[in-house]
Amino acid sequence: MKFELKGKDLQSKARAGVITTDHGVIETPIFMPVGTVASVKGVHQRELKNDINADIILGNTYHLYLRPQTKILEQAGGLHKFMNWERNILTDSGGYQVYSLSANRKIKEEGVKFKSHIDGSYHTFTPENVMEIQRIIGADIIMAFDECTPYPCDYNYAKRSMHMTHRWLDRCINHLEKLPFKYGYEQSFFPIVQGSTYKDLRLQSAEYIANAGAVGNAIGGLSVGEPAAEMYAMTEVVCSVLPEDKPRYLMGVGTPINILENIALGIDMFDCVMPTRNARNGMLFTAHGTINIKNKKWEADFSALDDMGMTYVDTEYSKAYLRHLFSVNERLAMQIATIHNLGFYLWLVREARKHILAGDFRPWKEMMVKQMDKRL
Ligand code: PRF
Repeated sequence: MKFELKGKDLQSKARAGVITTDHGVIETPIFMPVGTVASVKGVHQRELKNDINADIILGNTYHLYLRPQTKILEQAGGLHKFMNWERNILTDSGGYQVYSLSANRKIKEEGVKFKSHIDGSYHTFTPENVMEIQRIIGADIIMAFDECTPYPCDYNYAKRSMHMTHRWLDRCINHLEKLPFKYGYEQSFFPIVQGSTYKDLRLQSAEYIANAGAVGNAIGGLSVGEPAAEMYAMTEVVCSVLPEDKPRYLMGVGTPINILENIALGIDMFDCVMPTRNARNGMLFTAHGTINIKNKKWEADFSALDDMGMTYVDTEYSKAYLRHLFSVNERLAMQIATIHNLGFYLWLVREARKHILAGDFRPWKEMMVKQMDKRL
């Protein structure tokens, strides 16, 4: 993997770059649509490519390991072939899903024993087997196995957990060295900074992670319920330590406003279920604010879904029509809303990139944050 910086904003820490992998080019800042179980819910791969123009999507080790299961992905020749997606994929390690989804998890030094949220069966994830599973899934970017602490988190717990995440990182790296690439293309490994909302722990963790010398670095443990100001404060201290010449990925973030604020602090990559999940509940993100399309006020509003929108659904369908689809529970409602929201998120990061390169990112961001804060 190669990362080139193409420009830096002078009034903030925002950067514009290009990541090149064996599956193509990713212009940063980038948003990665979440495709948990080998599908971005409600969207065809063709739409993802041609209409939304996603350069990279995210898959989850936890879900793919449980279904369709690793052996099926191995027989398919990896996730790219299985789902017929020839662009980039990143897989999360399960270090978050185990905590947020499974029941009865037991965290020990060796790893995490958990109960499947699907059939109640027991499984164990260790840094070693998670690296093996991610080799088989075959994503272009694979993540370290970590523990994501909850919010709020007691200082001593956060500290012990952070040190365990660091020891797990060493085990991931040692084990990966023994595991060759399976499918003839490269996989890049990203370690993850933890440390909850404690500045000293975040600094310590960022130093440990930076020392691993990986091609890219991630920040975990944020956007777990803490106030936005705390999230930004942690991003800021971590970015002051992580190397400038490597991409920085903020995991599981966030709202359009969170994304712009974190770009301003030096983040290059984002993923979040928000545009897809909220779309399925009728919430649309636009440059002028958020819309609850189920609201009666749209019943007879025949104006375009989003007259500034970037995907075909925005001008092809009216607000009244989409509201109707939601009120009669048509699955097309979710499809249209999802395409709109993902199109909007990708438009937003591309626009951010343009403004970074043009040198007016800061005033543009301030204006957008004000606009997007509205409820229409
Ligand atoms: N760790 C991992 N994945 C994640 C997170 C984390 O801390 C988060 C936190 N927002 C989202 N996804 N492995």
